[in-house]
Amino acid sequence: MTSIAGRPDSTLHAGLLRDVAHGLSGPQKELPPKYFYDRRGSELFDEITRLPEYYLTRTERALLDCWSGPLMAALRPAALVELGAGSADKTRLLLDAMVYAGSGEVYVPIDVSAEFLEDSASRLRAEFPTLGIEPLVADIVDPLDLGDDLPSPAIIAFLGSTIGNFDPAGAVRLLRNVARAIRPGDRLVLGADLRKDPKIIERAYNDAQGITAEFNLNVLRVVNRELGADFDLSAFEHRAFYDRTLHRIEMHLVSTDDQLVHIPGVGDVAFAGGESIRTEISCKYDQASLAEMLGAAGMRIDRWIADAASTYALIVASRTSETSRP
Ligand code: AVJ
Repeated sequence: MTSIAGRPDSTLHAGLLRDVAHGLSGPQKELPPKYFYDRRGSELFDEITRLPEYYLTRTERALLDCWSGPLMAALRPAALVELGAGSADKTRLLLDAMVYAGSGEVYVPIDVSAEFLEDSASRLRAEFPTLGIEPLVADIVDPLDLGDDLPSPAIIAFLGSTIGNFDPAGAVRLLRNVARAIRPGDRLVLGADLRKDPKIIERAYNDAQGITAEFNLNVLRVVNRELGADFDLSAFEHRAFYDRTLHRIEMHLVSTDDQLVHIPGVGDVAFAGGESIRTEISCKYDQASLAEMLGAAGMRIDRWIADAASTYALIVASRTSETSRP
């Protein structure tokens, strides 16, 4: 079990009511994917990462297994900053390599949940006594403030292809925040899922055991519990498909019938049979699309590290000179 499964339910953002009211008012109803991850949702995601169909996590881990050592030896970072510090086992690979390189001084995990951060920080302090473990409570979509005392150079890691949950404009905004926060010698290490046979991608989001369906439906459980809504989970079905034009998976919850859902503070929300809520997009990239997004954000690709089948990539990027700090 990775520590993401220990993420406490208090992670839930105070903005849920606002996001639900706004998300369910448009022609394409939407809920932000960040609300999947209460305790149960985090456990389900943990299960997803071990499914035979879900190649993303194990491919990224295999790349980190091979490349953490050489990368840390080459970059000799004094600091590792992790955006959305999720999966502890991948963090350990990077921290081990940073310590082995002999340059590591601090690890700064960034997450919205203070409780989750303190939990994993105390474990890491015991495991890495030579590192300062300095968690930072922040939402990764907000401007990044790394302070003035972060030792140089730093690696900012953004793993798990979480970048894929943002549309290109949102991804550029996030990457620009990173570009503004880092210094010339710092590097971004980004994990990104790559474009491939759509059948392989669709299978990863439609697993045979139905875990992804459970994960998808869990967002309704969260809204029911947190807002007192009365979503009937048996009246919604999981649907995930690859959009070949936008190069992204879309996950939806499809209403099986005409129905009215009551959400206190929002009101009655009508669903027609077959109407859906889009709960997640998961964008897939190639080198050109990533170079373009990073370029728009004021960064360039220094190294492209992919597996032999080009399933998944680790991208090392740095600031282009014009990018200034805020
Ligand atoms: C954690 C956002 C990378 O998009 O693949 C897994 C979440 N959704 N199965 C992804 C997810 C459905 C995952 N990310």
